[in-house]
Amino acid sequence: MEATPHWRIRDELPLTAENLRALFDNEIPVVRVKGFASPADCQSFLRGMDGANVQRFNVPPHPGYIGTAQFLFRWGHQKAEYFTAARQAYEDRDYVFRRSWDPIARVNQALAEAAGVPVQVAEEPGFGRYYAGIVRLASGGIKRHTDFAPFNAPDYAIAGIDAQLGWNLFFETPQGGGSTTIYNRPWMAEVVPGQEPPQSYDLPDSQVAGAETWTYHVAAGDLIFFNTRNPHEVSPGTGSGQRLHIGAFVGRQPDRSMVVWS
Ligand SMILES: O=C(O)CCC(=O)C(=O)O
Ligand SMILES: [Fe+2]
Repeated sequence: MEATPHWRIRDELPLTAENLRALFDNEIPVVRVKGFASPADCQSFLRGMDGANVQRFNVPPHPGYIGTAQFLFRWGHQKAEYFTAARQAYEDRDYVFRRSWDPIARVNQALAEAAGVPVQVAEEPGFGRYYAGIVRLASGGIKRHTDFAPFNAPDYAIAGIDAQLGWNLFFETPQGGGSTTIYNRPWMAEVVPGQEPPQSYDLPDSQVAGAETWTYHVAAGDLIFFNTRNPHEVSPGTGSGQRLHIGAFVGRQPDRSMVVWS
């Protein structure tokens, strides 16, 4: 990979097989499906969340979430702990899905139709399925970080992917702010077996200095994909309205099929 790559097209493109490939290969910054969820779908999901088990991340600014994130178990946990937590997380998630609808199924189907390859929730041999579909309330923003399983989760099956996207589907957005900036500087790190995975959260300015950037602005109902190996950050929301969305990662396997987790 070049030291300072540049996107071939600086734009947000629709969901097609070619645009997904270009996003996996970091040739474009964003794929966006406008109005993937209707206003009624967004309302239904928000109502479905009444009474749901919302937790808080233990890093500032402490975004709220429903479900779990594999990232929380990247170090200092037995694998079995994550897959046990995943079962509880599915109960919390399905409480909302049962009362509304299933965005994971709808997005997986859209991905499979667009790309013409199988799309499945990731599985760990001997442990079971990963958790997919984290709901986040991140009105305070999210600090600069990268998400790339080969470096974040080297001991897990998802480390076998060769490129990673993240998608987020927005149900409610703040009046202002809450925009996501992506730095075109694919994360490079050395993974040393048995050693803590390299720092991937709260990355310093020096790591992105001189990189090309793209900022996407969020709108309720929009489904937005980007390459999460690039450092990215979310600005705090302003004015009324929460920043509320569900998201998952999509890994490309060497055989070009896709696996999904959160
Ligand atoms: O909320 C967003 O726009 C991006 C969140 C994020 O960090 C991710 O999906 O990996
Ligand atoms: Fe991220």
